[in-house]
Amino acid sequence: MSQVLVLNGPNLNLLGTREPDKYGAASLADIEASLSAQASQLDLDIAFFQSNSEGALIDRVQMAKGHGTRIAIINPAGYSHTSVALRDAFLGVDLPLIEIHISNIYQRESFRHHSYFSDIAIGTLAGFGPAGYNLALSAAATYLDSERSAAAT
Ligand code: CA2
Repeated sequence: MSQVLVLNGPNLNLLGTREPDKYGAASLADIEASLSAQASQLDLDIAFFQSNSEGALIDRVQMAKGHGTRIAIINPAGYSHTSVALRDAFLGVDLPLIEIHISNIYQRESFRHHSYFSDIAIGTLAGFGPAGYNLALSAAATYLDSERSAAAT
């Protein structure tokens, strides 16, 4: 069981190979290694999943909740702007999420300004580059702490 699941959508497997001006120089493996180190400092279990397929991401969200995952950090990539089905999966299993975008989607084309995840997310980070994933994990730790405190009262 992993308390935190980090999901990455289509084409993010290409990070570090092209478009460093938009998405930075770090590969997805670099980002995941940095998150693993941060998670162990925070004493959190973490798991990672990237897919170019909408159905595979939906299956992973459904499975996560059943296996005790308590929060997801997701960069839905292009599916941010299109996927009612992936949004429905989070609502369907009631899995809290933090949304992250490497680039500032609000400074880009207007079709990127709407995300199907922002209004159901605890919060959204956009424009901090790959470091946004670390900021999201720190926010997830704060959320899990406050949940734990609420359960204890
Ligand atoms: O800024 C982000 O993180 C995005 O979610 C990235 C998506 C884009 O569709 C969203 O509007 C904003 C695109 C991911 C593509 O990733 C690539 C990485 C390297 C090379 C080519 C694509």
